Amino acid sequence: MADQGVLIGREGAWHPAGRQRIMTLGRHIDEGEREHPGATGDFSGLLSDLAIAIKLIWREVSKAGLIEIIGATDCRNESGDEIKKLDEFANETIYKAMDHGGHLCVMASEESQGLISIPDRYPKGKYVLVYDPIDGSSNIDANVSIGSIFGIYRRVTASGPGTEEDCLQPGYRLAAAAYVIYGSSTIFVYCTGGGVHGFTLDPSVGEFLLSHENIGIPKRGKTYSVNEGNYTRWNEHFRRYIDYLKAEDPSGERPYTSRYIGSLVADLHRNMLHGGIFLYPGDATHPDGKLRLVYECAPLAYIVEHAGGRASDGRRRILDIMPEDIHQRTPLIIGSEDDVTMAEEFIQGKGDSLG
Ligand code: P6P
Repeated sequence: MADQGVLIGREGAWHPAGRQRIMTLGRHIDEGEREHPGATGDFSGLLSDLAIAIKLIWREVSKAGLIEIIGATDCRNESGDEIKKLDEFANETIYKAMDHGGHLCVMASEESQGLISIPDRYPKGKYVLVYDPIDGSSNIDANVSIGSIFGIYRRVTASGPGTEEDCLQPGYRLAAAAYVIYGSSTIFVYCTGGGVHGFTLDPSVGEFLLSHENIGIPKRGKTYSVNEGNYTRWNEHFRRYIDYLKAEDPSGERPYTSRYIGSLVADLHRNMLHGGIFLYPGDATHPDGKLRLVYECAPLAYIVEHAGGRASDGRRRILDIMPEDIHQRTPLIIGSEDDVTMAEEFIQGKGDSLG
């Protein structure tokens, strides 16, 4: 009888297939629910509905080059960004997959100016979904990896349709967060308060299979991700930090290298696996930076912190920031704990002894 971990092939024992048990996202969600005795299945149902929406978005992303879905609509979103057709498709797909399950009381999206209400004909649930349906959409026609970002809160209002109060919660109140990277493969990474787990879509069976169990971000990395085209707009402290990263150390080695994809989820995912830091600071023209707190930075900060990393605006922990507007921006410094800590020291003017 073959050892459980080894398959016997014609030439003898095969190497165990990565020793990764075959676990679908659906089964992982169900097992997570069983760890919470009081669970009603509501949360699991929400995550399962979300997984369906993501597969439908993947299907369009994977053939975006073949059908008339690349290109732009003639609209702009709340951020003023041009809405690409795929943004619109993804936004609608998530809405249609999530609005009738009875799990949500309200939604908020980068692609929708105001709150997204649950239609009167559908039951209202106890959760709130905030999301960026397609992040990095300017990369779509260049076939560069793009992503989706999700945050799930418990509602704070008692009942009925959800309100802005339900959406404007600090990130430390998140019940779960997830991101999807549509790249050479499509990976769904999520956390419900315990570990951070990644699932890779197997298109041949249409299932997300566990591929990255308990992701832990290295304490320090060798990569920094920032748009150095903004160098002249940065303040002196931030410039000194980037100059420090680019300098050679006394042994003539350069401890850091630059990697910038220009797609937040793709840059972040690389740093999650290999360590590193992503930075989008405020500058002279955009004091709050470019990225959105509620549906981009807070969910990603939740995931990175649960993977052992750190996320701040340079001074405050991202998860402690109390949102005042759905679409408000925040500077974002996120990644390996030691790298983010060092960046904060420079940003706060304490890095002079280092730089
Ligand atoms: P910049 C994409 O438009 C995005 O929102 C993020 O995905 C990405 O990290 C950032 O903007 C890139 O912005 O100003 O460097 O092009």
